[in-house]
Amino acid sequence: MAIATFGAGCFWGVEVAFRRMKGVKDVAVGYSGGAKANPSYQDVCSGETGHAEVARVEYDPALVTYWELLGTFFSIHDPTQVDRQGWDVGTQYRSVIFTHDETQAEEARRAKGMLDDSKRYNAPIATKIEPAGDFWRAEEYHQRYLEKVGRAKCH
Ligand code: MHO
Repeated sequence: MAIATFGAGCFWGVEVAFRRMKGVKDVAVGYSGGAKANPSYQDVCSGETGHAEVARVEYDPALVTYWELLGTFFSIHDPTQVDRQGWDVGTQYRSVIFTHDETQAEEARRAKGMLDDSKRYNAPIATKIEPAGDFWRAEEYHQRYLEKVGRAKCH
């Protein structure tokens, strides 16, 4: 199994999108990219921890490629928005790929470059690509949240 970590706005919907993919074994939502150890949702909402809401995707590379995960990532949010995603405003909603090895980093940079070159958007792709650090699993009620409350999406 391999791990991929993505921040694309409110993590409830990001989890659902990746769970739908074949080859994805499990998804956990949590916080990454900031300094505070073991942060709470409240902490992260304050915008002061530096953490992003992320989905941590466990996948079987024999069944789904990292490239395909990148395709889903870029299709489920607007990667030109800076430190927000739709109504959700704050650095915790930034577009970010946390890479787990150099191959992932290379592919992420290539995918971002291709999207920029495609001119699909009228603004530059703002997605940040950074080496993965600590992942802090979010509170249990955030895991599979939309399924639990019977909602299709974040808003
Ligand atoms: N605006 C969303 C954000 C939730 S997400 C887990 C809400 O509170 O419904 O950040």
